[in-house]
Amino acid sequence: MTRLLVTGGAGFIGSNFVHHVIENTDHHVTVLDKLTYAGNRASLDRLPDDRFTFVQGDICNAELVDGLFSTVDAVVHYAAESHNDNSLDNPRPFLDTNIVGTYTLLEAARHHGTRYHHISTDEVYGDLELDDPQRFTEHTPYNPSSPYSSTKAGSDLLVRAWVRSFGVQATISNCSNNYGPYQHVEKFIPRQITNVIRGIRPKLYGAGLNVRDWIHADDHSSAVLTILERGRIGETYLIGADGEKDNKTVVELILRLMGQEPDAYDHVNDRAGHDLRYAIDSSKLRDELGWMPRFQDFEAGLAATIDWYQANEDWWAPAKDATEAFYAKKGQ
Ligand code: NAD
Ligand code: TDX
Repeated sequence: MTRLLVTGGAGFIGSNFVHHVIENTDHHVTVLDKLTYAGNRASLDRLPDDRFTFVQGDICNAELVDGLFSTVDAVVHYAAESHNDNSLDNPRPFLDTNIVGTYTLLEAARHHGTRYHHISTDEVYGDLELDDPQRFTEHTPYNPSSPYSSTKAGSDLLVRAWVRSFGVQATISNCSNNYGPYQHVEKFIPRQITNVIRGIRPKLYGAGLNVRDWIHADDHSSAVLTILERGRIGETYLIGADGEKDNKTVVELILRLMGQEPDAYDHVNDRAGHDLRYAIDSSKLRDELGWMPRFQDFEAGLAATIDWYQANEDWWAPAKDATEAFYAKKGQ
């Protein structure tokens, strides 16, 4: 049995990963999570006591981190400040958690010789034109646009330096936009679903022509496990499921699946510096490690996600009003 430390395991993708690991392996999981506004302990309810431990704490706390590294075989690092709109409002926590937090974990990995997998985003590559035939690959130069994506890019570069300079046993993955259960209502898809449930019209930034490359969070989890088990040390793998859709199409699909008129949404102020298009070429991961996504039907995955938000209002309702008040101040 492998003992895993999962940082940020009470967040959206981290909690999906913890459920995936408990269901598909015999590993033991320790979650280290600060429970910021984005973390939710309830996302980890009903996990077996003999397979799962929860520790509330900050990844910037070197003493705490060092102690935890001495008890595990491998670390998967999800914890981050993750929302672009928040990073435009107040960048500071992004520097602390994404840069200093990653540095703190890398130092512990160096001292303990711990296998370390770093979770990152396709946003480090900047954006593409709508008609660009190229997609992002592991060779695309870094060109981040926002405070969020620049701190993620900085954290990736720290990992590369710690591999080369100190021999840290690390891999990196950069994934496209995730959807699925347990995603905070600040993010695009859950915001629109919960708006419709509440009788609020969905809000589309600008013209809604921006393209995101959607992948189900469970497919992200299976890719990360694959890289953890078979990835080559020092390598970066891009994770994506060929799911490019523009935002307008996604909002119209949510409305149709929820029995509303497809044009029952509002155009609101655009995001500053809004990236136009992300698109991932995940050939390296597929060809080298044999990974394949399981959720190939976006409409079916989205319908299941809508069902989850309809059935789990207790989980998301406490954050909804404050989130909408934040957006209202910005005309979004
Ligand atoms: P999230 O905001 O839902 O969750 C982040 C979690 O980290 C929360 O539980 C929070 O409490 C915890 N956290 C924040 N600061 C912490 C700190 N200092 N110490 C300990 N815990 C802390 O984020 P998410 O969407 O699940 O993203 C997880 C990771 O995946 C991030 O690294 C993000 O960059 C990456 N990623 C996200 C997406 C996406 O579509 N959401 C896509 C690609 C990569
Ligand atoms: O209300 C909205 N209306 C809208 O049109 C919101 C919240 C968003 N949008 C647009 C902005 C983006 O083009 O939808 C798209 C998706 O927005 P977000 O959910 O905020 O995601 P994005 O900015 O693309 O970043 C996400 O994917 C990459 C995650 O939040 C990041 O953590 C990850 O790195």
